Amino acid sequence: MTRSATRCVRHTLTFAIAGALALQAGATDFRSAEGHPDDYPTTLAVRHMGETLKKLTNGKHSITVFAGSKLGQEKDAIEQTKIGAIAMTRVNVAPMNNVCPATMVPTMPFLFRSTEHMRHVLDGPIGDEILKACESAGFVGLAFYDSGARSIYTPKKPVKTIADVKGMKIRVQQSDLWVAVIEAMGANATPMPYGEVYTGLKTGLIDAAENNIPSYESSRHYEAAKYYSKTEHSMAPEILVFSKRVWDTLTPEDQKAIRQAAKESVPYMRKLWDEREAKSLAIVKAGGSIINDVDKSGFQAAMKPVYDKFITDPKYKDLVRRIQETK
Ligand code: GTR
Repeated sequence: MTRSATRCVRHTLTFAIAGALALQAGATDFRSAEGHPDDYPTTLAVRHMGETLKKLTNGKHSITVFAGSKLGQEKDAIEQTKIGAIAMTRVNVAPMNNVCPATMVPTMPFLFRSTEHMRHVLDGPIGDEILKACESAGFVGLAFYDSGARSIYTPKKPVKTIADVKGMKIRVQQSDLWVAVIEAMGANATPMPYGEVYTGLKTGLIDAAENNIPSYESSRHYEAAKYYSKTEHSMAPEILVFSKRVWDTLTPEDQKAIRQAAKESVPYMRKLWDEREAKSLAIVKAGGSIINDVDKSGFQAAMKPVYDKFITDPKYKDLVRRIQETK
């Protein structure tokens, strides 16, 4: 054996032993998937959670966030998390709709009346029930994060009433519910991953997309679609989920620490979110975006059949009613 080959074997052995020791101690650096860039509030919030977790477990556990879709687009990240190849992922609730139907509830159009209403509901028992409901699908729901209100943006002309979206090809997240929402508006829904929307707008493959202001800014979609029309049709939040497969290998103390660290990251995220909304709004305006108010009444009225079709399970009907009744 050459000297470098010997060194290589020695290194491999050292790593194997180090790995075995780490396993013995049960220490883990959990990988977390993230579609947004490094400076986005969700990325920073999960990093913050990692620091809290490290403190709570005396350095035993940590989290590495792979921002910018390094571990795949949301749908893939969800699948990888389900099988345990990734420990955690932060995604929007929409791409979870088909795998964990309870997440359709907070996705529903015009359900939350304001940021305060949404935060209040998700902080309480209703939020916990929805998080818990994902467990049978293979996900331990840890927390919800803000995602503001979603509105339609297009390169061509502002949307002022529902008549303006008729026949428009609008990109949606990969969720059957979202396809129905857009079709109920009289538009054509085109489901596609987030990472393809910019090119879709630039090439005319789609006529419009919809998102909150920080995403519209950080993805640079505002450069491709300057009319941002405040339909504010959904306040679907972000969700942080842990792989049930990985979870079941952890001790109850570790599980408790993970839950606590996640919950503690929520107020931190909200502060960043509020700041980012203001900052992103200024950036898109300076970049030439034109923002307009919308007559929402037609959009609201058009959503009745979507509720009738998707909120049929008595459990979900009850959740929707309780959310509407929450002050
Ligand atoms: C954003 C959300 C992302 C992603 C994106 C999308 O608001 O934060 O997780 O779901 O929307 O439209 O695909």
